[in-house]
Amino acid sequence: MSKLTESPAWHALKFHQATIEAIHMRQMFQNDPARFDKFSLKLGDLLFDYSKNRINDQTVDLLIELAEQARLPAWIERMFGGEKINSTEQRAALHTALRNRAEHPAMVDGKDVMPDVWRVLGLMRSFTDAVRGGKHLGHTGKQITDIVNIGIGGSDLGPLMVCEALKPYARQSMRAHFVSNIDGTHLIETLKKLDAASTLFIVSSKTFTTQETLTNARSARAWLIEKLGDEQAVANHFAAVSTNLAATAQFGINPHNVFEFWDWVGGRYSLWSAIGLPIALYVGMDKFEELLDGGYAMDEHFRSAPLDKNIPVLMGLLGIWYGNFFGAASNAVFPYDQYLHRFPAYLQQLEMESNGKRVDRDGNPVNCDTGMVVWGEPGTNGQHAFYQLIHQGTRMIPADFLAPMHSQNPIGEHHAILLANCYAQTEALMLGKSKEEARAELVAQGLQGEALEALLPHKVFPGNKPTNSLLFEKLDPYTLGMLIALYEHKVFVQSVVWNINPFDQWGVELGKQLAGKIWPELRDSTSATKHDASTNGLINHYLARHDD
Ligand code: G6Q
Repeated sequence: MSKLTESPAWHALKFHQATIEAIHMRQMFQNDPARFDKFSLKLGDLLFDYSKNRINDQTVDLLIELAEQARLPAWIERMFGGEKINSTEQRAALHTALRNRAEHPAMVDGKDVMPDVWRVLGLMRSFTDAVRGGKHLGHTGKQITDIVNIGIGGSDLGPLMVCEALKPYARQSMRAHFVSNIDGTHLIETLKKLDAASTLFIVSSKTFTTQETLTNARSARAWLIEKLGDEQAVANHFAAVSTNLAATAQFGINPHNVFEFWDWVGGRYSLWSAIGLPIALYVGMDKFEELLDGGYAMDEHFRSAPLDKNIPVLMGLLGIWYGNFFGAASNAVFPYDQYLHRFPAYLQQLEMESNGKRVDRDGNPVNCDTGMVVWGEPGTNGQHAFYQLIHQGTRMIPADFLAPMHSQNPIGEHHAILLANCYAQTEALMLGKSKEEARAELVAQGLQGEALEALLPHKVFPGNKPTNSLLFEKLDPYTLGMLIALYEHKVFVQSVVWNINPFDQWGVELGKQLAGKIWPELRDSTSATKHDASTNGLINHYLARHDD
């Protein structure tokens, strides 16, 4: 038995859950007109409304006790202090240094990493300015108009999500493309749209050993040489971002176009590093630095705000409340901003890779659930698809609703209608529709007798479904930086309570090894016998169709 579920704070929360279980949020709002003021926080332009949660004052107190019992404040300082809290890889998790906009040092192994961080930011600025300013041209003298990031996982999802989110800030003449999948279709369909003479490939890989990325990069290189008819063209059309400078050199990338980052930056936390180069090329280095500024503002809040006024802390603890005490298995994220359409996919990796762990930091199996399944789509699309299950299904699915006050594309009444939908959903999820209300509605529609009674249960909505609302002025780089850092820290808070390491990813490493074993068999053998019957059968099915 792990200490967590035996702890006083855990027991108290379990006991308290029975009280809360019996109260409807509708009642909570009726009883306390100041509930919104009490359970909402502002940080700059960001409004965090957590009043539509199944909590009262005592819940918050007990959750804070749980965090204190886990020594959360000390863990926050350990992370910012560059301690090797990624214990299974013996690494610090110092992504916050990448957006440390103050003068104070950030230490790893007794060395201040900030000079390196500033140096690489300077190199990124020079390169970005040269490409965008037409000084760094293609091999035939053409201006670069298309950048193609070749990377996967943490070397893809973050920059891709940010480029999509910041599209209004991009230069009209610059396009950003992302190739991640080893499925040749991804590369081929991307290349179809491109002119090699004005295309810059960025090979992004922390390790520079990832099979998908290197295979895609080799194919892209071959395409470029074929199109431009000169191997020398690679020098102007390929850049790389990696911690493995020996491997980038071996691949033949011009050292002037290589941007370094460090092993104290986790892949899924790396968009703030040179992995953000496609972002900088797309929106310009000033905007990239505004993104860093936003991340830094959230870091300062996380580090200094009291736990009960701390947005990432409260969000993390609310997730634990539902996951561990109400049995919720998933957490939905609904951005009511089309530009955030890849935000849920990005969060999926951030949360599920970080907190998808079954043993604690000491290697003992945890005896409570850890990370939730994260999913979502932009509103209002989801409303016409899967919200039904949240409203009337049997499961509890806590959901985050994100929305800007101002649209980047104001036309007619679109934005007011969008927000009306967003607010109406959180209201309906909280209030529900009682039997009496549903009955009154049906009567008003002229129904009565058996017909009314038959339809009635289907028209009832239990409500009491928890949501967070995160409202901001506009989806600008600074705000986006705040939002990303907010979720990073939320994940960290949860990991501290569960006492798990959120910075390793052995499941990902397993995937990298497994394919490496079967691939030679698909390529070289004529029949598979070494695996289980199913896997042998699947391999043989392929071999029978590729006997050339
Ligand atoms: C992220 C994970 C994983 C990683 C990819 C790509 O935290 O470790 O998603 O980013 O496997 O790895 P490389 O950047 O080394 O190619």
